[in-house]
Amino acid sequence: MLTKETLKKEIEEALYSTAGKSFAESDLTDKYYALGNVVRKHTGKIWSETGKNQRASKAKTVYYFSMEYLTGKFMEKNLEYLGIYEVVKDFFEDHDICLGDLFDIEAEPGLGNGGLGRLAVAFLDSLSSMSMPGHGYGLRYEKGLFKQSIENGYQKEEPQNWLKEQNIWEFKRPSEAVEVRYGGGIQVIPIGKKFTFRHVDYSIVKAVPYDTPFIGYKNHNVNTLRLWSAESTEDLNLKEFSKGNLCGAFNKIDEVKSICQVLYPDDSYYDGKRLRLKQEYFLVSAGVQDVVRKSVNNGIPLEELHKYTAIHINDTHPAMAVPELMRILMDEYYMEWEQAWKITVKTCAFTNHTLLEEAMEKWDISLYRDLLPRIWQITEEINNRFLAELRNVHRITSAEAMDKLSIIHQNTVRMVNLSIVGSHSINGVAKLHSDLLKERELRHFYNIYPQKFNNKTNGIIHRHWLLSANKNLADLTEDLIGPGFKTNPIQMRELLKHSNDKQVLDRIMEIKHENKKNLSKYIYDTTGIKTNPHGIFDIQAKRIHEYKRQLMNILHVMYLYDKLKTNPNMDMVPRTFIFAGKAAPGYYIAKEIIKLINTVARVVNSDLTIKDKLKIVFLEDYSVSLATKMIPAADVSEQISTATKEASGTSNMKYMMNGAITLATLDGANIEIMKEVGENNIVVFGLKDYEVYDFYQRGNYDPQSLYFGNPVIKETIDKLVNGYFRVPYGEFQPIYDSLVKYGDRYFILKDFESYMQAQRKIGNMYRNKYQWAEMSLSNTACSGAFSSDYTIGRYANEIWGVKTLTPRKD
Ligand code: CBF
Repeated sequence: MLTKETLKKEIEEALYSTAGKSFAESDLTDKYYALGNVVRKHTGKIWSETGKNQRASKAKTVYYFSMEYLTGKFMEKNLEYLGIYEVVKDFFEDHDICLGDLFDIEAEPGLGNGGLGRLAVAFLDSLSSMSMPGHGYGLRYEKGLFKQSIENGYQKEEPQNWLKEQNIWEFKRPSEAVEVRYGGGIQVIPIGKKFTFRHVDYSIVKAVPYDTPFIGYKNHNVNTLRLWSAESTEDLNLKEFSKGNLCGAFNKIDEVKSICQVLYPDDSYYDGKRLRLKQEYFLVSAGVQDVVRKSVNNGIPLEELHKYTAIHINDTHPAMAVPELMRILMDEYYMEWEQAWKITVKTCAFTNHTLLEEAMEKWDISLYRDLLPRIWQITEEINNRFLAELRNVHRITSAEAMDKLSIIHQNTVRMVNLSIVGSHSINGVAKLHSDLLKERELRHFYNIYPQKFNNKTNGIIHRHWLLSANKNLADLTEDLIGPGFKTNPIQMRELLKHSNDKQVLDRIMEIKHENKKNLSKYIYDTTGIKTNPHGIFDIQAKRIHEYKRQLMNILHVMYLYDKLKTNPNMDMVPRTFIFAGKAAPGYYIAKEIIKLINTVARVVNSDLTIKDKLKIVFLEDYSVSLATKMIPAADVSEQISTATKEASGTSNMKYMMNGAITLATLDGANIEIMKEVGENNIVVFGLKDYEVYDFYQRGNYDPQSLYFGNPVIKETIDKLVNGYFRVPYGEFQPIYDSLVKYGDRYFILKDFESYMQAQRKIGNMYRNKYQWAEMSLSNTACSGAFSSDYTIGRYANEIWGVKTLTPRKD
């Protein structure tokens, strides 16, 4: 039990050892590191005990392979989860130090692009909090997702240097480094009637693990996120150095270091770069070698690996786990193909996160073969045997079906196909998405392997998004229904009993108002824009992408502005439209959309004639920390992707939990949100999935007829190009063209009318305070179902066969 007195002693000791200073001499940064050391110490013992317990029990363990982990900062969370937040807060308050100032010192690791990486972290959080043996493997990118700033309305990118200062949470483990091999060739060595393969002339990169403890929520359990870093096995090239060729002397080292230099800043577009393939294999090879080594060291027979171990392939990026496990079992442990294959398929499981065609990974064969010759050989053999199975077992004769199913196709290796063939489970991330996989995108696979397909709707960390991000709402919930919801969030439904209690509804509105005031202050401090917390805060914060339709949102704002200009006395609830999100640096239209939002914002926010009824804000450098400030302050959550395009979405769940009303298309998990909360507590609009498919199939969508036939649409769209916003000629022509000339791929014009109606409905509903508060309460109450604890429960039960392990204190 940590008391203020013992904490004082521990912090003082830590200060002497980390900063060589007394408490009085130390500054805030020194204190942050000292506190971090105290947390490390308290975590370390539980961590070691968890490891011993997991090894001793030989309980089945899942290893989650992901190229991205969007962790957010750790200090606040670690204090909460260890159950020492209050005592630490009291201690620092006694010294007039606000904990928030200490938390601000921590650099946020941006090791992910968005939903996929945040989901991976939610899963690690739930695994640990549910005392399940489950660990993450990823890469320790030196530079995370770029830092975004807005200059003159344009996005500017700078490297995100999160490791510039010491990272207090990681533990380097050089003794557990492994070798990853690239290039070279393969020799076939006959042994009697059989033969084996020897990889020769390869170059070696050392993969060094850095472990971050993932603390469970007050349950004496700590799992591990292991991030690999690339190091050269050679020192500098002395020959070149002594010849005076200083650059040449460092070449090899620099080439190796480049592997973990930077996270690829796009999760929705595959661009076939050699470095990316190197990164993916680096993760897979280091991780799978580690899994096998740990298993062997723990006395697990490799013939039964799948009974003790699950490998999860998070999207296709780590798909080479399949041939890599085959390689290790066959080449290093001399297993026969058939046996190795059975074990591999039973061990591996795969999640698909997108239907976007442009995101599908297809590696050029020559690149794949040159960089990874043995992995290529194994992949080719997997494909040959799979094609034979299609002919002989599944009796497939159609060339079209064979074409769709083949892993190797038109000089490329299709990573989705490899993942499906090599895994025993394939899941989508929301019901609609999983259904579309089965019925459309992967139906050829579903036809032959129906038993492999299943759905696992995504989830979020309620401990973060409610208990920590919105403490007042969590406290109110506890006052009303007791603390049980903290560990069993489905109990939040009991809040519904208070739907008609005006006192409760008043409190809900007060809490939201407080949160909006806090966000208003942040907006003012960072942008100088004054916003009105009495009006509606309508938020769309996520990656900028055409399918997410930030463009439709800002076009509607342009329309509202026009109405206000014509009638400044128009009776409307004041509205603030808040945007945040990064565009991939190479995604031209997405960057133009950012420029458009900022351009409209500049004009509208400085127009005194509209009497502050409309404000537009773009907050730069969206991150987990910024989301934590924004989401509790939202009245309206914009989840307006073109139906079929957003696999699930997870921010939709976070806003719901914080009592925002979702303005939604029937896409991804929005549909399940609607089912949970009821149709009266969400506002839906737009084309349905089958209508979108129908248009694509028939090719009969004609945006021009909407443009020319609907004066509101035409007048709004024309403002992009008619000089209204005083930008250089042609600035927004590409946006205009994407809608009017190039077919409006994301049906913005088609959905515009119903989106405007939905927005009108929102405005009217907000006027009735108690109706709105009741809707808000219902959203919070019904959001517990989306806790990642339940999602992980389903993965554990239905895919991995992993169970809760009672934590043991030695
Ligand atoms: O499943 C998690 C998320 O993954 C994505 O972000 C992705 O990167 N493919 C999807 O776009 C989201 O819909 C999904 O929620």
